[in-house]
Amino acid sequence: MGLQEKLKELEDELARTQKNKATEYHIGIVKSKIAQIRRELLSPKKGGASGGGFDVKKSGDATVALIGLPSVGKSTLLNRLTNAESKTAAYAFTTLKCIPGTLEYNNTKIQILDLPGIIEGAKDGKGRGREVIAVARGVDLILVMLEATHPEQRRIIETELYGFGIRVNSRRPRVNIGKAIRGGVTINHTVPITKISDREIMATLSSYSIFNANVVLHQDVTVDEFIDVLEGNRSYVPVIYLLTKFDTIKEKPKVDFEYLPISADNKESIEKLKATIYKRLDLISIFTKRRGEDADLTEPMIVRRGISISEVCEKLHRDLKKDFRYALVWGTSVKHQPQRVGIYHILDDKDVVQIIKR
Ligand SMILES: Nc1nc2c(ncn2[C@@H]2O[C@H](COP(=O)(O)OP(=O)(O)OP(=O)(O)O)[C@@H](O)[C@H]2O)c(=O)[nH]1
Ligand SMILES: [Mg+2]
Repeated sequence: MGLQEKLKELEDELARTQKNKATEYHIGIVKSKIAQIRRELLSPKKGGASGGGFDVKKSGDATVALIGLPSVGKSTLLNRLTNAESKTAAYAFTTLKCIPGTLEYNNTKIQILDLPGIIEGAKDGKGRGREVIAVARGVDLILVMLEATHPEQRRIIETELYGFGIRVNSRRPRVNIGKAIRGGVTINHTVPITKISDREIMATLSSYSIFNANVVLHQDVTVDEFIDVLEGNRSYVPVIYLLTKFDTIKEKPKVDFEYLPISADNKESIEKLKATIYKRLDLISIFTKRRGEDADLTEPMIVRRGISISEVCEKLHRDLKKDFRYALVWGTSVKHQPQRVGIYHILDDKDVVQIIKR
């Protein structure tokens, strides 16, 4: 039996099985097996997830991908947001490879990637779906584009992204699984746990051939999230939902998620989107300063919020961390101006940093 058939069989079995105390162990095992087969199906040697016009080099301060079904208006939007010219047309699959453009906003260069439309089954190899979703895994933000007349397209897109290991608008679960050599499995938690039982944890661990481990849950997680931790290669990406061609509908669609309305020819909707992209990327500016010189306040370094001195060193120079003694920081992240800080200090927007070397 091929992997695809095996996957289908397991998914059917999962759909048939009602969850209760008697079946939860079994369900844990089936879900783990599904995750393992998915990983095997997606491994690059089995068909590849790059090449063929999809190896676009990242540039700028952050990268955003346009994801949606064919003909929802992705290329039209790229052309409105950036200087790029991506072919647009009224038929499906106009775009066949990854087309980059640059959006300049608030002194920031944001790379936007236009991609071919994806369809149901994309993650399993339909169309260029795998290549498209592989690109989406590595970006800082995804714009999920749905036609205003068909907001239900959201389900299809999310199923495809999910099947490829992308977790939208969520964070890596705070669960530690420390493998041990002996002693069996111990399970502890620092918060009340309701979504997963000890039996389910044992079932999934055994599917991964883990028989000795110290598990600590710092968060109430589902079996699926627990498997995500075991798989380890999930990609947690923020998403903004857009309802496109808003000019073609008369009444606001009734949906249970937040979205931005977009009409390609409505400048206001495009400007609102630019501001939302910028805000959602959560970028900050910091300034570096050399000893005895003033900081150059015209040349900020654009970084994501939450960045530490350590990561700033990495960005500045390969060897800087090795020679690092301490840093002086001016700005809102410190009490005294300047203040001496260590390598794990977290910076704020508009901070000025001077690195002192050994
Ligand atoms: N009315 C209206 N039509 C739009 C809008 N945006 C795009 N279109 C039209 O929709 C059609 C498809 O647009 P594209 O930008 O090529 O769509 P796409 O998502 O890039 O399509 P693929 O590359 O095939 O996946 C074109 O005829 C566009 O002119 C919009 O805001 N309003
Ligand atoms: Mg296109």
